[in-house]
Amino acid sequence: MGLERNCLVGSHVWVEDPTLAWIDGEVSKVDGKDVEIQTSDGRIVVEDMSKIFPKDMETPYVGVNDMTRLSYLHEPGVLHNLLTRYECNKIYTYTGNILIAINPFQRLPQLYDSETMEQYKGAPLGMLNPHVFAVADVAYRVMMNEGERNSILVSGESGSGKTETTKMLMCYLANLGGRVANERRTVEQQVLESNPVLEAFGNAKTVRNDNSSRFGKFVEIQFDGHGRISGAAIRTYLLERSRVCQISDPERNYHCFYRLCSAPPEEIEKYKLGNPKSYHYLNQSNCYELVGVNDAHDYLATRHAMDVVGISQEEQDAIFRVVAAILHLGNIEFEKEEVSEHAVIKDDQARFHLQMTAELLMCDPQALEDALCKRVMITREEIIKRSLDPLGAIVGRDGLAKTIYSRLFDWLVEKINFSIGQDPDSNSLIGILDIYGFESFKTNSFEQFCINFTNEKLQQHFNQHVFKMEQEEYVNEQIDWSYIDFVDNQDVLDLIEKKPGGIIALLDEACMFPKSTHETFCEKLYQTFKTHKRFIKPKLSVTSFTIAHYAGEVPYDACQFLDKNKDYVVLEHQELLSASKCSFVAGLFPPILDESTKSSKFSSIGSRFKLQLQQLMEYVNSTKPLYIRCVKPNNLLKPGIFDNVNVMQQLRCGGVLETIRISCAGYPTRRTFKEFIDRFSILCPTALEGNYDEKAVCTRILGKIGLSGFQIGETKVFLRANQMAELDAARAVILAKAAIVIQRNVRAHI
Ligand code: AOV
Ligand code: MG
Repeated sequence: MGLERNCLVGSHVWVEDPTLAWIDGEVSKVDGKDVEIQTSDGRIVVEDMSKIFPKDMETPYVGVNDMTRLSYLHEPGVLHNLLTRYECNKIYTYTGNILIAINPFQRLPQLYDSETMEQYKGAPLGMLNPHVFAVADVAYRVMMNEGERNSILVSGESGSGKTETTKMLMCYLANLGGRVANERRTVEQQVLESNPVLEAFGNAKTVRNDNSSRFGKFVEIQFDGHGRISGAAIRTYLLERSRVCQISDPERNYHCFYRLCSAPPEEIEKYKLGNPKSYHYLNQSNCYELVGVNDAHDYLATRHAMDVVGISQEEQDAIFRVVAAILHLGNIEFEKEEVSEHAVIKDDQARFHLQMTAELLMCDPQALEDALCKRVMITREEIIKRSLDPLGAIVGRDGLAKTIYSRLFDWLVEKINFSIGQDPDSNSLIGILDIYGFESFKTNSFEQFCINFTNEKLQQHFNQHVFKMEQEEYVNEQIDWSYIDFVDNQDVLDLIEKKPGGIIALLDEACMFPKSTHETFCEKLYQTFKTHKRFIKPKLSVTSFTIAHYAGEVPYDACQFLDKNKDYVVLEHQELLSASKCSFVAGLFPPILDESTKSSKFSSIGSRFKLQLQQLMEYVNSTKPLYIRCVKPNNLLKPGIFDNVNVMQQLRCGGVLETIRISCAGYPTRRTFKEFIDRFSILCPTALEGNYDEKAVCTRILGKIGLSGFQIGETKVFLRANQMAELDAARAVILAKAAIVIQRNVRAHI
């Protein structure tokens, strides 16, 4: 909502701009609703009055610590404030008690050193500069003093700094809740070192981020009665499995593969590894090395972190054997047997890798070959061994690689949890959520669908939270808030997760029906959601659909939805690996006890993920939430560049502007009585006469101007959107008149 009236020639305003998002300028002409503006880069633009916003000329040039202190709470004001601060390396800013963190893309050591950490200990929020430490400190104090459970929810798009922020939060809490004892492995050290271990196996370079988390993570840190860390529980969500066998330039596979290939020579020898370029799972992309990253060094660091979290040498050896086996597995190629067209191992090279895979996984090579090339079919009459064709064998091989890898990842998480230990007596908890941010690529598949579903869930929580906070402020000030309403995203959530009838439910149905294809699945969606406001059927395609998410429309390509939703392990693979002579490998594939689940019972990734999310939200709802919103200032991943349009987009999607929208629906501008009087008593000089009650003075000033809809609380004036601009305009008129009078007087004197 822009200006409605009172736009004067000479006013400073913001006007929308395609390259800068917003540009400032001065009004040079007003013609009805049309306003002519001279922009600060020397252009003349004409814009409708409702689309321009007043610019505050009294904001300090270093910006304000807290957005709610801005006189004009609107998009350009918020953007300008962040830009101003970013330029002087002030990467943190509050919006109320939400922390906005802009990725500096450079190390700022002085911002995080131990002295800074000390300063934040016990300091009330808002007393010092905005900081991630301040948020961690609030969480800790609330937990200690009020016995409340907290969760810190870190969100933002890929590469915006969530994982780094999470690590700093953990570092600060470990510092607060650490013990002085010189035990070699303290709980807090283990908690901190769990990060590099999980990153080695769950992070990879993507187009968006050189160290992108390909899984979601919720860490619950437990404290004892003295406020010391006594345990931790790590929960992870949906690792991206497809990356293990499919990458595209210039991305990379999971870090651990490259690190292992740079291990010391004796280990390379042990795992019979060669150059990363020789492995199919790595050479689909031309990117092997990362700028500023030394894989050899990181290999040793990963090993060290594994030591700290309590993974034994034998276990580490088995883990890397499995990682090496996956690389060899990917190089097992097939060809058609001449007559039968059945898949057979292609050549000696492929046979070498088969041999190596079997050796590393400690299973029988012939059994591995069979598991790769043949399937057992059980019919009512007989058991038939059917051979796969080469394509089927490749699909099977990749499926095996994905299954082994995701089981390995789950094993790591479980091991870390076991080793750190849980404190069953702890009632003092701080949860930290670091989840993948909203994603919209050229092609979006099932992974993006789940990721964006997560973000819808979090967004709903965020909206409700912000809304509640607003209400609390109004209640404290005893003002009426009954007419603020806000639009919820419940309709998108229903579309996705409603049971029965939502997309996930329809997908499960399609997966259970043997004749379904992605076309029939899409057709079903088109029929069911013909009139759904959030669902769009693309004009040309019959294999895709679009969802209008809170953060924008995302087209999904449904081609692999059915496959990716099916959660099953090929029986042959299961049997092969549970028979491994390596207890570690066999342990990843425990025998399935219940015969009925063996074949028929269908288990769906989508539904399981939905359930996990539901549990996460239930947990979060039982805690006091603290929000950190990370922002990525540019897509070049470089320091010192602030791309306005890009940042604006994130603020819109990330809910920062949502907060503002919600508060704009109510009373976006609040001023203490004193501040208000200082700025506006000029509008009604008589208001001050013989009257020292601030509240009454404010009422008089507002009455004189003839505004309506504002409210006067216990300590503050609450203004509706635009009312500040109207008051400022009236003030400008008086000041201008006064200036003329002064000029006349001066002239009269001459
Ligand atoms: P993400 O977690 O939000 O992306 P990261 O936390 O991995 O993003 O940050 C990406 C990169 O930005 C890091 O590797 C650092 O180089 C840099 N960075 C971020 N925050 C800081 C900071 N406070 N100080 C210095 N450098 C920083 V993803 O996991 O892709 O959604 O799935
Ligand atoms: Mg991350």
